[in-house]
Amino acid sequence: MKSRTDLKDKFIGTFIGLSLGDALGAPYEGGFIERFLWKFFSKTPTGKMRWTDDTQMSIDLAESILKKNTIDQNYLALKFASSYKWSRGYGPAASKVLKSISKGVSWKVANRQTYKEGSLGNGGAMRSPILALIYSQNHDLLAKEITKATQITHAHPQAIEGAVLVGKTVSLALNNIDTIRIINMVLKYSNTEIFKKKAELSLKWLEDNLDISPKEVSKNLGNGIKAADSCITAIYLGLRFRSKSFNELIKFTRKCGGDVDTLCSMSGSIWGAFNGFNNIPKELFDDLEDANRIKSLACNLYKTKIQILEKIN
Ligand code: R7I
Ligand code: MG
Ligand code: MG
Repeated sequence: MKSRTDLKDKFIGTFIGLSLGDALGAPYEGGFIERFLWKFFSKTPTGKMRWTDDTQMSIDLAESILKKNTIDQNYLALKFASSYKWSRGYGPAASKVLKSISKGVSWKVANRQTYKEGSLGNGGAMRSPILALIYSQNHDLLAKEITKATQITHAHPQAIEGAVLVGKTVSLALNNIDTIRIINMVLKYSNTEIFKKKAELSLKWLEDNLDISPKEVSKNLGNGIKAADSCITAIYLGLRFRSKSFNELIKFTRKCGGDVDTLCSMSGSIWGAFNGFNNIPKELFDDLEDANRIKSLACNLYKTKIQILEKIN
């Protein structure tokens, strides 16, 4: 692997890692029916690998930050809603929220229409790496902004907890923090028992450098659509494969089954934050839908970040 990775390269790596993970994982998501259906949507008209809601909502979030310089929840809610297309494979509750917002319902009402406490799906976590790019210098602010961006569609505390943990991991990866220190911090930041237990197990596996099989990973950490069944899994995978190749990460994660696009997307962004764009295979980038648009968004986020850092210093 190429060794030198500067911050700009890590920004691109995080966003491209997220989108590529999504597109490479999507054909392996769910059961027979989901996989069969995806065959009809898996390519763009020009033959590129198509991504799903995970990337669409991350693009929406990035464009919204670049436009507003902050998280403007009302603006972001409308942006999410206007990008909605059922063929991107949004979760059922998320689809309802976005359709309601399009009809003029406030996001504060729409996000509790299906579940009283709000959705506990991983739809907030899958876009939180974008916020890590902008707010990695301040962990409290990062958690606050992730909460704001998540609750528009996912008000449940578990969805927010998962999103904060994924975002914090990306932020620590951008700063090249040691693996064991990262997983210890994830454990420290976990609030609920379900996240804590999974973080504890990941710590043990990583400390002992164990060669856990995909089946065992899914059984113990989860591979489902709920934040509590996928966020720690993706964090563990991103950390375990940080010194291996991007292809090895994707190959292993595909075998974990379940919500594969989101597991590959979240772990892919963590991997990209560690290793940068330079270490992502060029042929995969060339084969990705809107690859240059995503790269250019990452470059613009980097410019915004530099301006923020200059203001602080
Ligand atoms: O979280 P969300 O946006 O889904 C994202 C996933 C990702 O894997 C995407 O790639 C896409 O494939 O979908 O979607 P939601 O619809 O908000 O939540 C996903 C599912 O979690 C729901 O359809 C429910 O099955 C479940 N769920 C809940 N079940 C019980 N009680 C979410 N919240 C609850 C709940 O409170
Ligand atoms: Mg998806
Ligand atoms: Mg998914």
